[in-house]
Amino acid sequence: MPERNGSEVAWNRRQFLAAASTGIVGGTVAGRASAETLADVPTREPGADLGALSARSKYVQIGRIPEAGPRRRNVDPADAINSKAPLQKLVGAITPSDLHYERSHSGAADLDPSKHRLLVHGMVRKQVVFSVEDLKAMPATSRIAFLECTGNGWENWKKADGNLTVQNTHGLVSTSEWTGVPLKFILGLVEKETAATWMLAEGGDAAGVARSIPLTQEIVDEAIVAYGQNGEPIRPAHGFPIRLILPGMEGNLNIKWLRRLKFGDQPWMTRWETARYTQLLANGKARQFQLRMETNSVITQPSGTMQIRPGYNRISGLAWSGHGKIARVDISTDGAKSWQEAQLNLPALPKAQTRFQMDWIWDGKPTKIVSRSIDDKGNVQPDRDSFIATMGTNALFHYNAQQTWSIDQAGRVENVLS
Ligand SMILES: Nc1nc2c(c(=O)[nH]1)N[C@H]1C(S)=C(S)[C@@H](COP(=O)(O)O)O[C@H]1N2
Ligand SMILES: [Mo]
Repeated sequence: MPERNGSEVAWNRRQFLAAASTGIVGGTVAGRASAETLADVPTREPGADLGALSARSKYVQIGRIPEAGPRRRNVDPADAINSKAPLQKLVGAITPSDLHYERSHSGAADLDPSKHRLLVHGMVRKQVVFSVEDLKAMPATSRIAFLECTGNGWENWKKADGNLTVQNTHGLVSTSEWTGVPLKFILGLVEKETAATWMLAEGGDAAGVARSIPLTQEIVDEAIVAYGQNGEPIRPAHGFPIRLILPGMEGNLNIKWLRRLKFGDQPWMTRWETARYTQLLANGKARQFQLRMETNSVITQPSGTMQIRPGYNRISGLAWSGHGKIARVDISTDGAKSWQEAQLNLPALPKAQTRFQMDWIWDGKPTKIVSRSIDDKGNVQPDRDSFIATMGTNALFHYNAQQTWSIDQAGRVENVLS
C-alpha cells in the first residue's frame, strides 16, 4: 500500500464552500462564511485565576459510562465491570487519560509505589525483585498504542439495540502514549533462559488477573513494563504504579498493578485463559489464546442517537489494527453498495488508533453509512454477514465486524446490524 504524507491530504474546500454558500449546511458554517467584521465576533473575556490543575470548560459535557457487561447499562457504579470511553466526543487519535476506557475485575487498586515490588522469577539465571524506583532508573521507551478489551463490540453480537451510542457499542478501546522499560531490557538483566518460551504476568489487585504470554519475537521486541501514560504517572484505574503493555494484543494481557513476571516453557492455564477469555466457536469448541486484536473501525460522527441535517456533513471515525498500521479506510454512504476512500489523519502509527474523515452531501433520503478498514498486512475488516458465517453467535469476544449506522428520513442515526 503506498504511503502518503500529511501535506498531500486533499481537503475538498470547493465542495465545503459550495455547500456553505447555498446555506444547506446550517447556521454555524454558513454564518462563519458570511462573517465580515469584528462586530460579528464575541467580545474579549476576563480570565480566571491560575491553579495547580486545569479543568475542562464548563461548556463541555464529556464522560465515561460505567456498565455491568453486555446490555446492563445504568447500573450502580459499585456493580460496574467496565467504563466506556466517549468515542463520539473525542477528536484526533489520543484518548485523554481520565476518559480512557477502564476494565477492572475487582475495582481499581491504589498501590503505594514506595512499597510496590515486581518479582521476576522462574526460568531465569538471576531472580530479581525490582522496586518502582529501580524500573524508573532504567532506559525508557515511549510508544503510542491502542488498548482494546476483547469484549469490545459484544453489544452487537446477537442483535442491535437502536438506542445505543458508539460509546455503548465500541467504547472499550482507547489510545495512549505509554512510557516504561522495554521488556527486552529486563529479560537481559535477569538472564532469561533460552528454553523459556512463555511468561506469566500477574496483577496485584484483589482479582489477581494472571495471564500466560507466549514470548514471540514480536512480543519480546514490543512489550513495555510501563509507569507513564500520556506524560504522567499511570493513573490507579489503569494500573498505577506499573502495568504491562503489549501493543496490539488482547486488553486482558496488559496486566495492571503488575507484581510478578514468571518464565517457563509452557502456559500456566490460569482461570483467565481457561474459564474466561476463551472464544466459543460455532461448532461448540472453545478457542484458547486468541491473543491479537483484529482490524477494526467505526464511524464516530455521525453515530448512534445523533441527528443530522440534509446537505453537507463530515463523516469522521477511528480505525485500528493489532496487526500493524491502518493503510486505508473505505466509507459507504449507501449501505455497503459502493465505497469511497476516506482521508487518514497522518501519520498512521502501528497498533494505534487512526482518525479518518470524508466529505458527504446527504440528500435527505434514508440510507446507511458503514466504514471498513484495511491494515498494512492486507487484513480487511469483515462485513457482519461473513463475520457471523465464520464465527457464529456463540462467542462474546473479538467482535470486529463493520459497524452500520442507519439514517432515517428525519436524520436520526441508529445502530443496526447491517
Ligand atoms: N491486574 C489486572 N489487570 C488487568 C485487568 C484487571 O482487572 N486486573 N483487566 C484487564 C482487562 S480485561 C483489560 S481490557 C485491560 C483494561 O485496561 P484499562 O482499564 O487501562 O483500559 O486491563 C487488563 N489488565
Ligand atoms: Mo478486557
